[in-house]
Order: sequence, then C-alpha cells, then structure tokens
Amino acid sequence: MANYYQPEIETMPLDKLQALQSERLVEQVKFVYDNVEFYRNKMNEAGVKPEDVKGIEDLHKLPFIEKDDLRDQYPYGLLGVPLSECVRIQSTSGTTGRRVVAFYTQEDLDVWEECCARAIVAAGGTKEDVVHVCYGYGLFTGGPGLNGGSHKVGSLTLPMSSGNTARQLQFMEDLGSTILCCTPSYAANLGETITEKGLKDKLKLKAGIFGAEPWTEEMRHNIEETLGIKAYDIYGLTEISGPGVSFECEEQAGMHVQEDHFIPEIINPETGEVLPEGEVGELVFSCITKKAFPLLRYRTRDLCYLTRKKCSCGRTHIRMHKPMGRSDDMMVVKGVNVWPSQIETVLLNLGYQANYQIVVDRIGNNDTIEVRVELTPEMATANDVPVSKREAEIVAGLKSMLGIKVDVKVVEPKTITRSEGKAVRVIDKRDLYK
Ligand code: DLL
Repeated sequence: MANYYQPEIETMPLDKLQALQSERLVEQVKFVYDNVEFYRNKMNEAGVKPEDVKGIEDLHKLPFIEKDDLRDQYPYGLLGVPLSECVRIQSTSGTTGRRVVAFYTQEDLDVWEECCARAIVAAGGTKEDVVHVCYGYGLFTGGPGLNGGSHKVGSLTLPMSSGNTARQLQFMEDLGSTILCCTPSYAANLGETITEKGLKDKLKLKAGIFGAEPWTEEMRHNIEETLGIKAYDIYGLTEISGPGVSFECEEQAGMHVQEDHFIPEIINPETGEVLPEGEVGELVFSCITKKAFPLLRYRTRDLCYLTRKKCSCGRTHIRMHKPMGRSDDMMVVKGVNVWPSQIETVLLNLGYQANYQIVVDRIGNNDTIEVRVELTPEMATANDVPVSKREAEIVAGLKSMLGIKVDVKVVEPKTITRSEGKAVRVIDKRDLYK
C-alpha cells in the first residue's frame, strides 16, 4: 500500500470513529462560541449553549449556516483565529452574488492536503506516479488542493492548471503522466483530442480524479474508454476546504467522507429535519478540525444520500452518493422539476457525448426549453441517420424522462464551446430571481 494510506484513521471501527468525532465536535463548538461573535449570537438566538453539545448525538441542536450568512459575514466575520494566523485564502467564482472567501491556517492547509493525498492514494497513487493537475490554480481550490495532496504522497506533480490542450498533451506524453486531475468535462475534451490525434497508446495514464461538477455514470464510462483509465470521483466545496471532503476508492461506489474532519448529515431541504441513512436530501457539513473558517452545519444545497454499508476496500468512513443535483440549480420548466443530469443521461444513453447545452427561456408566460447536442464525430462521418430522425428520437427520450416536450437541435461536432474548467451546460434566460 502506498505511503499516504492511513488505515488507522480510514478503517477505524465505527465506535472509535464516533468517539473521536464527538470529542472534536465538543471542542469545536466551544471554540467557535468563544471566538466567533456570529456563532455566539446565532447559538444564543437558538437557545443553545456550548455545554448542551456533549457529542455527535447533539449536533442537531445547532443552527444551520447558509450561503447568505457567509455573504453577510464577508470578508472576516467568520474568522475563528486572528488574521495573523491565516496563511492562505481560496474563493468561489462568485457568479451568483458576492464571492465566498475561505481562510486557512497552516494546519487547515495540512488537513486539506492530507485529504487530497488520501484521495490520490485511493485512486492507486504512489510516489512513483506522475500526477498531472489541470484543475485551475489560483483562487479556485481544485489546482492547489490536488497539487498539495500529490506533494504529500510524494508523486511528481505537474502543476499544469487548465487550458492549452496541446501543451497538456505534450507534457502528458513527454513526462509520462499517470494520474490526471481535472473536471470531468475537461477530461472528456482531452479524450476527444486524444482520440482524434491517435495518442492513446503513447500515454501512460492509468487513473483520473475528476470532480467539481456533476457527471453521470455514462460519462464515466466514456472517459474511461477514451482515456484508457479508471475514473474516480472527488467531491468538495470551497467553504468546507475544497476537493477531498470525500472521494471514491477502487470500488467506485460512492465517495468516502473524511469523517475524522467533516461530519455529514442529510436534511429535508424544506423543513431542516435530519433524514435517516439512505434517504435523499440536502447534504450538510460540520467541520470539526478547521480553525480559520470553522463552519458548523453548513447547508451545501447538494442533494444526495449517505450509506454506511460495508465497503470492500476496508474504509469505514461513510459514503455519499454522487450529488444528484442541487436544491437550488434544479430548474422548474413548464412547472416540472428538471435536473440537467436527467437530460445528460438521456443523451448519453442514445450514444451522444456530453457536449450539449440547455437553453431555457420564457416567451410571454410560457417556458421554452431547448437542448442542443453535438453529433459525435463517428455519427457525422457515418451520416446514415437523418438529423430530423435523431432529433425526434431525443425528443421522445426526454419526454419519457421529464414528462415535458423539449425542443432539440442536433448540431455538428465541435460547435458547442468547450470548457476548460467547470462546464456551462445551462443557460437560463428567464431572470427568475429579479
Ligand atoms: O468545486 C471543489 C472541488 C475542486 C471539488 C476539484 C472536486 C474537485 P466549489 O467551486 O466551491 O468547489 O464548488 C462546490 O461544486 O457544492 C457541488 O455542487 C459541486 N461539486 C463539487 N464536486 C462535485 C462532484 C469545488 N464530484 C460545488 N460531483 C459543490 C458533483 C460536485 N458536483
């Protein structure tokens, strides 16, 4: 086993793990109450004293934190330590309002990178590997997180950042990259170019660690095939540290949450009630070791479920199913809930790749929804099925999945803008929140 696998933590028996969580939670609650005025006020309002939380069974007593709280407290309102103890910030892209700026002490960075190191090892990484990181660097957590994790594993780290596909492929070939870290949509783009240029046999890639955006099982299979690798999912969010909050092991059957640092809960997004294991709801995290930006019961808006079913990898940490959507990016179109992942499933099942865009608009009082999808290069070359027939087939597939009529346009290969980071798949022109 590689040098960064931590069996004493990752395979800890449940009773010991929960005792550790309880001990850390009790300490953390006291820490935030004493050091962050925002928490003190929030807990006082909710009538909860630090001593009311005696272990993880009392977690539900604490109030939730929401993205709006972070925006209201921007930039320093949630700091748990003096600014002089902080050594780094990372930030979200801030496309929907004010940015979230997360702060880290050196110890917070070490924990975060350790989680990323565990993810790399779970994907088969050792110090013999060449880890090719083409997540964005800078404020985005993807590049810095996996970069730090790869250093901890002792792998040779290629800090490529995103973009410049020709250069990515050149380095991959010349330096023999074995583990690729990027968004799944960029992995799919790289796969396309590798196929076009016939490069697959010249590369040494064996695994990929892909996350930061939703992707389906069908997309996983396509990427695994075009790149000749095993593709692992990794999850995280800036507010909770970044990538590595959870990740897949060799079983590829849900992501192990790093429970010695983060306690997950699933709640009913409408009522806030905690749901039992196995039920789908909104994922909530409490950070029990982070000091600079110590969030407790943070509502992620990501929808999924948790399972404690035994995993044959030996890790005991609870697994989360890949996010099945977000409680806030679900679109209501013609009165029906529509998840982009449902549309993707239909397209990939019909043999298309994940090169598509969903455009939602409103004309008068009526919603319109159009899906534009590219022909694959093979479909375009074969040219054996009329486009109108293809479109009708997709319309029927979407109707049966969503229950509504969707307009479909099948377009030529390479006509939809490629992403180098997170893909922009939905263009909603309705301005529903104005
Ligand atoms: O995307 C952190 C990250 C970087 C994760 C690299 C994995 C790899 P944010 O930019 O703050 O952080 O976005 C967080 O992205 O709440 C999810 O909605 C979504 N997300 C992250 N990972 C996954 C995943 C990074 N594996 C938001 N599957 C989260 C689906 C994901 N959605």
